[in-house]
Amino acid sequence: MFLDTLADHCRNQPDKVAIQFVNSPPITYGALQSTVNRTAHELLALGIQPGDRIAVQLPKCMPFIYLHLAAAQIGAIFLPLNPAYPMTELRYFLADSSARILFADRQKQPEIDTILPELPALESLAFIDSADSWEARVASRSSEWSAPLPTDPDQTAMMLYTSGTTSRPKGALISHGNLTANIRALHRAWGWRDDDVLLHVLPIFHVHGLVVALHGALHAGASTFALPAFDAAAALELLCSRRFSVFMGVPTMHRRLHQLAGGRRFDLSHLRLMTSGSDRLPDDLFFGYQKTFNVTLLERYGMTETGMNLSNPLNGERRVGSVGKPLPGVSARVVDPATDTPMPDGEVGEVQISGAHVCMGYWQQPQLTAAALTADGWLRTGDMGLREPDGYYTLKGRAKDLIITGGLNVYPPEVELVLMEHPAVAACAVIGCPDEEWGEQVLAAIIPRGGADADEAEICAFCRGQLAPYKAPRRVIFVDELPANALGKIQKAKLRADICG
Ligand code: MLC
Repeated sequence: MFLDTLADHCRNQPDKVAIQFVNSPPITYGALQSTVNRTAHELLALGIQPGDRIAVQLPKCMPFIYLHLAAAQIGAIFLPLNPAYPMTELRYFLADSSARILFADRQKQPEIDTILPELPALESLAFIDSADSWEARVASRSSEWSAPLPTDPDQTAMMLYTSGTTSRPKGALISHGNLTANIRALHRAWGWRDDDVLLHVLPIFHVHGLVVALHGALHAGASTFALPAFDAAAALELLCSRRFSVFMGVPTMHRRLHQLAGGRRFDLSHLRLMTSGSDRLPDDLFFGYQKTFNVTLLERYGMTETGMNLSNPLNGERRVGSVGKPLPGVSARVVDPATDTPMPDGEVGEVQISGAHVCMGYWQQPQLTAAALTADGWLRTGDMGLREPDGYYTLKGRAKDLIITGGLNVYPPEVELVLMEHPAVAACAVIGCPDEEWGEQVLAAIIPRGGADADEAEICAFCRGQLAPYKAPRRVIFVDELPANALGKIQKAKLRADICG
């Protein structure tokens, strides 16, 4: 399991730097293990049992990482939450998961107090000021751990919420076996090494930043240098410093780095691996990176429910516009989504995935879990694509109604539900308009309610009160009607063509 490998590194190279946050002292593997062990004892003292959900809504910081690893160590389920979620969303996640405890930023305490009466399952709250305060809190606990680490590959390690086209967000259950399968596959494919140094700029409440990047480095016994948030200028300076060998980003980050270069050339070819994922890498950025940075970005494809599925090769052709081939241990196929029948190479269908990395389903949602899988156990990704005769896959859009903005998924129905609560909205449709920096921007087309005062800024602010900022529409346009088919279903493709061009 992934914890065993980490324990080996902590034992064998205790003095090596595991993680360092900018402007903070380095944390060695030995110190990491000690504080994780202390944190695990603290969780047990708080009454946390195997299988309990531990919700964590913290900025990117060491206590988040300690809690994640300690939760896995005691067999509890780690539930990371975006710090940008407003209280309405936080309340939903805590209630749906029946989380037993929430770790949150001290600054959020007054707001969180207001939702507590609606959360009977939440027994404890812990507010954290800083990494130092966490270390002080657990200092009296033992730094040793003698109990066995979880051995059941089906034991749930994490629950990651992902929105749905027809439902409220649902918690994907990621097991210890899923994490282990993922990280082993990536190590083989990307040649992770213990002398790698990762520049980590991603959020850590998602698969990309937590599993692909952080677990990747920890599993290799490598060192991670972390920025608490992405900052293009700081990242470019660090990348030029020749201290790093690995960097991972979403296309919006790569776009900002490329724009920052402003036509100047920087040779970053000393980095042995620079990856792009979470959204399609535009062709011009792929070529722009080659010209500006002397780097061929490695594009890969994954999702919350699976971690990583497909990847361009470390050695060999990194094909522009393609997400590469299945990772070791991953099976992929392209099917007719109506019948689940495999399609010939070159024809577009739904990409389906199977392997030990595919999550075990959705928390307390047996129907949604069943619907996500075919009769013979393949995961329906909802992404359309084709397989070329030489085995490379290319994605060609989405079967589901989904917007990806800055590497984050936004499900229009979730935004439409909020919009419909606004008194000035009679009907609405939310779409993604193409955008150079963000990939797509969220736009709402609204039919105003007769007589009501409709105001773009006010409607955007209304949504921000109830949704994380990245989900809220950036633009609102008012229309007299929305294009619908004979059954009354809004034709989003036509709307997109009419509005976004
Ligand atoms: C921030 N904003 C966004 C946004 N991120 N709006 C739309 N989409 C986003 N993704 C808002 C802010 O709230 C702010 O609004 C405004 O945009 C500008 O903020 P910023 O400071 O310029 O943005 P920044 O904080 O720098 O964030 C941009 C970003 C961030 C690209 C660094 O979005 C990010 O870290 N994205 C990575 C997401 C990720 O890790 N995805 C992986 C998912 S896992 P205002 O109006 O308040 O100013 C997955 C599986 C897989 O998908 O395969 O990897």
